[in-house]
Amino acid sequence: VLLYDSPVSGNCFKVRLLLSHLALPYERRSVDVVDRSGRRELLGALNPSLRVPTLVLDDGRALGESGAILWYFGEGSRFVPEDRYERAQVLQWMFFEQYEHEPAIAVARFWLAYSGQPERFEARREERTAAGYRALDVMESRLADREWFVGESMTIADIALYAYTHVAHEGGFELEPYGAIAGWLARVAEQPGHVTIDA
Ligand SMILES: N[C@@H](CCC(=O)N[C@@H](CS)C(=O)NCC(=O)O)C(=O)O
Repeated sequence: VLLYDSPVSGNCFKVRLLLSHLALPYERRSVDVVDRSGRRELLGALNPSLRVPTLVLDDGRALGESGAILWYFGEGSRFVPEDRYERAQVLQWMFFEQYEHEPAIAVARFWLAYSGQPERFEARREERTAAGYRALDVMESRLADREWFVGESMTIADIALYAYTHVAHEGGFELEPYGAIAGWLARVAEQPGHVTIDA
């Protein structure tokens, strides 16, 4: 398979992390997430949202959205539960990640650390920062008495949420008060097969 990828993107890292755990080989093609010129020519036929990650299967079929790609590879593996309620809970936390977490934490991080013009976004960053802390509060309370977001082992919900939480400091977030999140971040990174975002 071929992965259109960005080395700094947490959304792409989710896919790379799962593929590493599953020991599945893939080819990586890097896309610049700041300079968007040529994006339509590159991804137009593959992913209508013109974003990465975009996956191309060996038979040419394409798939966009990090969560959909995680589900595609996760199905049938130890990273997606078999129980119907737990499967829905995995989706619960993946949808939470996409609606409450990523638009706040990933966007604040991009503006501050990767846009090349952080001052342009300074005024708007405050609101995203507040929203990001609300998402971290939700995670902290979920993890207060459990090791993983769903069930008794790591699932693709943990992978989805790990991607931008572990680099939230690059977006100006202080994670010191979040003890349960810190323990969980360490647990994810200790799993055999783990890779770092810059690997
Ligand atoms: N909801 C999408 C978001 C994808 C996304 O925002 N990708 C960014 C990189 S993290 C991107 O392609 N940015 C460049 C662009 O929009 O042109 C997902 O989870 O895959």
